[in-house]
Order: sequence, then C-alpha cells, then structure tokens
Amino acid sequence: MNQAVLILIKPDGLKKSLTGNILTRLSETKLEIVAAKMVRVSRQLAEEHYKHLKDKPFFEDLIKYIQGELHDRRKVMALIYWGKDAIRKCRELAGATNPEEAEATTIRGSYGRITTSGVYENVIHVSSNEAEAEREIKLWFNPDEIIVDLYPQKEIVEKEYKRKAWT
Ligand code: DAT
Ligand code: MG
Repeated sequence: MNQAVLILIKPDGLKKSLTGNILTRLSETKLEIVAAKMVRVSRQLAEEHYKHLKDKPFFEDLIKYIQGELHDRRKVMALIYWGKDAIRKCRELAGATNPEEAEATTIRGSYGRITTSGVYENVIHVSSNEAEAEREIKLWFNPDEIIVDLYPQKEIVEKEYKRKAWT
C-alpha cells in the first residue's frame, strides 16, 4: 500500500553535514521524494509537531532542539517520501528513538547521541504511523508544495494576501 511519510533532517544532522549521507541511506528504500524544503521552525510549529509529548520532562529541550537552538542552526530539512510501505521502510532505516539503543547500521545508530543533559540527538524525524504522517504533513506543507495529491484539497481565493516577490 502506498503511503506518505514526513522526514525531518534535524539541526544536528545539518550541523554535522549529514544531509547527503542521510538522503543516500533513504534512497535504499526506492521511495519517491514528492516534496522537500528548508524550514525555519517557529516555536508554534515545534510545539504543534511534538504536542503528544507536551507533558514529558524533556519537552522544553525537545522544542529547543528542533528549533536549532542547541546547534546554532535554526533550520531543518523537511521531505515527504512516498511509496509502498514508506513508513515502515523509513523507520527501519532510522532506527530506535534512543540513539544508544538503535542498531549500529541505522541512521540514528550511526550518527545519533545522547547529550550529557539527556537530549536524544537522533538526527532525523520519521512519522510513526499513517494518521501521524497525515497530521504532520499537513502541518509542515501546503498542498501546492507537494507534487502529488496526497489528501483531499480545495481551492481558495485570498484577497489582499501579502507575500514577498522579487524586485
Ligand atoms: P520517534 O522520534 O522515534 O517517533 P517519539 O515520537 O516518541 O519518537 O519522540 C519524539 C522525540 O522526542 C524523539 O525523536 C526524541 C525525543 N524523546 C523521546 N523520548 C525521549 C526520552 N525518554 N528522553 C529524551 N528525549 C526523548
Ligand atoms: Mg514520533
């Protein structure tokens, strides 16, 4: 069954120059990339993305981490992979949430670490199931940034919509 999955290359992955390595590893899945962009993560986006962890003691560190405050890299790379069993394939390659428990050959096992203050710097995010993937993709992307029609959409006309244009 074809699925979409949100992948984030987190600020530690970018700072460690791992983008190429991670994309090469993910290409083993033979899935299709249907969207990709660099994102400066607002506090609001970070909190919404991780809202299921709001009550955890590490929530505040997690928000700082995904916003890039721990790595002086205020950006993440967001991608959508699409194809057969996309979630399982990408999560297998990513490895366990705790990078010390992740198998050595996985992306998190190869490149992740736990800091002395207990932050799991695990390099990438991968949606955990179809419902989460849909919620996350709708949070991170607009329909016109994705080259296939993943979910039902509508056309709206926005009046007095302010946007930047080239001078
Ligand atoms: P995953 O990213 O594997 O889907 P998750 O959704 O449960 O895992 O958690 C989101 C992130 O929160 C995870 O990538 C790292 C962090 N995290 C989870 N459990 C943690 C813990 N016990 N201590 C520190 N950070 C944790
Ligand atoms: Mg998760």
